[in-house]
Amino acid sequence: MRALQQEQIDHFFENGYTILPEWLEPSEVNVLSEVCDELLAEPPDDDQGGKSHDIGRGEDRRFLRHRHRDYPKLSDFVLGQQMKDLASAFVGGSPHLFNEQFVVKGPKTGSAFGWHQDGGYVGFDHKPYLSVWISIDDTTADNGPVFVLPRNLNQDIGLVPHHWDEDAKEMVGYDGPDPGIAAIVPAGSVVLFSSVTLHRSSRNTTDKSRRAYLAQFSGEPLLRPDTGKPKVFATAL
Ligand SMILES: O=C(O)CCC(=O)C(=O)O
Repeated sequence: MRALQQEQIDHFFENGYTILPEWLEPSEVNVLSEVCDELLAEPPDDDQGGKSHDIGRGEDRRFLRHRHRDYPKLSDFVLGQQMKDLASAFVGGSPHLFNEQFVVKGPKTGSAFGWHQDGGYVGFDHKPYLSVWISIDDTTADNGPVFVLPRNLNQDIGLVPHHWDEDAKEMVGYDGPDPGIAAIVPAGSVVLFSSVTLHRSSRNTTDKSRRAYLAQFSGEPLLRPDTGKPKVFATAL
């Protein structure tokens, strides 16, 4: 039922992304939904006391990060066979969990997020990795969907220069014309994109939160060159 098709893999490498509609079982969506709501009950902590990029915007745009180890059911999901099979198809080597976070846009004022490559946040040379963006809620044109800028990964896996936008509190890697493709997907869908795929998301103007879970997998441990320690996680699947 969840067998990945070769055309979905080819689409990823030829376009920088691929969409797997309603890929998760309802029970898996429930796990993400429950953990996300428990974390939302905690006070916003935009930069985790200085440990992470300060890209949160209070209730408007919350990044609920690095908590899978506190929730065995979330660990089972993000480190389980399902994610291993998925990641193996897109990253060479042996898949490792690099990073994971919930991304929640609050109702009405939910902030946009500017064009960037996820690799633009890493800060040192690294091989491209895989971002697995999962919708916990149905995404619509109005609640802050993700947009991707197609790129042929067979031809171009370079990072573009990014600059820090102090007002928006984010790295920005592109401000040209916007032919981005919106991922309007039902809950439980997966949008896979590369760490070199430019993407953004729009504002949530609806009266409900838009919740997503983003897990990232590299083909080898992603270690800081200065310390040799994991940039975030380096957990083999
Ligand atoms: O969920 C979103 O709105 C986009 C999140 C995103 O682009 C990211 O965390 O890199």
